[in-house]
Amino acid sequence: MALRTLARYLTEEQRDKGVITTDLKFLIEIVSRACQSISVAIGKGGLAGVLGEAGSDNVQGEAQKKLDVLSNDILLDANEWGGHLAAMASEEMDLPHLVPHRFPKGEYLLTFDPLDGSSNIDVNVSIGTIFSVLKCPEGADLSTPEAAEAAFLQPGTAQVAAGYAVYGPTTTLILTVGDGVAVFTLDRELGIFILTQEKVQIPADTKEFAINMANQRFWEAPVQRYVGEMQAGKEGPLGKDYNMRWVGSMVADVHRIMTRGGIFMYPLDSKTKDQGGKLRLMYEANPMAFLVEQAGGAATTGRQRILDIQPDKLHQRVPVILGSRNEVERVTAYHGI
Ligand code: P6P
Repeated sequence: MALRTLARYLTEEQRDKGVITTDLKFLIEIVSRACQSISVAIGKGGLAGVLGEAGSDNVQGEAQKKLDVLSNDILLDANEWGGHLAAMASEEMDLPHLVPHRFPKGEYLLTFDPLDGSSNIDVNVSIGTIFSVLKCPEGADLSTPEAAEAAFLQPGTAQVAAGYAVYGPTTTLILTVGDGVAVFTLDRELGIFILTQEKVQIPADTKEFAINMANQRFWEAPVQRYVGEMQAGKEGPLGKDYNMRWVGSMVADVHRIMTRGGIFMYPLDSKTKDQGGKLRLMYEANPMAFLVEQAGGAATTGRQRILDIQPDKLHQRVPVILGSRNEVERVTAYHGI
C-alpha cells in the first residue's frame, strides 16, 4: 500500500471529494512545511542559541521567548508570497499582518499561535503550533492592519480548516478540513508528513482530567463541584476513579485527549474573570474546538458552545472546557445551562 502523505490526503480532499480548494490545499501544505522548520529550530535548542527570552513582550504582555519570535517569523515568511492569503494574525503580533503589495492577495485568512506552551520550551517539554483558516469576507477593508482586524472577527463555525503540530518525541500534525480529523507523523528522513491515523474519534467517556489545580480556590462553584466529584472517585457520585494530567502546553494536553480521551479545562475563574478567561479564542480555543467536535467531542466555555462565539476582539480570551462529550456536557450542565 503506497504511503498516504499529507499531499495525497489533501489531493483526495480537493480533487476527489471537493471538500477544499486548490488554494486551501496549498495553504495547508505551506503551513505544514513551516511547522517542519519550527520543529528543526526547536530541536537545536541550546545548540543554536534559540532558548531563553527575546527581550520583548507580546500583545498579551507576556515575555516573548526567542523561539516564539522565530516561529512567528517562519510562519509569516512561509505564507506571505503564495497568493492564497489576504492577511495573517498571531498571538505574537498586536495587529494583523497584511500580505505585502508586491505579492498577490488570496481568499483566506490565517491565524496562529506560533509556539504554544512557551513556558515549556527551555525545559524540553512538548510544545506546539496551532493554526486556523477562515475565508476573507468579500469586500473586507484590508487597507491598514487596524482596519483588517474586523475581517478576522468571525465565529469558529466559519473555520474552513484548523490544526496543530505537536513537537514532542515525534513531530505530529493534526488536521481537519471539516471532513473528520487526520493525524500525520513527520518522517524526518524523508522530510514528509505521513498519514498515521484518520477519522479520529474521542471516547465519549473518560477517567482522565486536565486542569491547573493551583487555581482551585479561584474556580466558580460548578467547576469546584465537578472536580470534587472526580476526586471523590469510585465512592463518589461519578462512581469511578480518575487520573489527572496537566502538561502546561494546551497542544500536548489536547493531543492526549485526541488520542485516548479526557477533559481539558481552563475555566473562568476569579483571577481571569476580568479578561474573560486565559486562553485566546481566535488561535487557541476555536481551532481546538473545531478539531475536538470533528472528532466527536465537545467544546464549551461552560456556558456556551465555543464555535458559536461571535468575537469582538482579535486577542479575545475565553474559558475552555473540551474533550470527551459526556464529561463536557456534565460540567456544562452544572453551570445551569
Ligand atoms: P498555566 C501556555 O502558556 C498556555 O497558553 C496553554 O498552552 C496552557 O494550557 C496554559 O497556558 C497553561 O497555563 O496557568 O497552567 O501556566
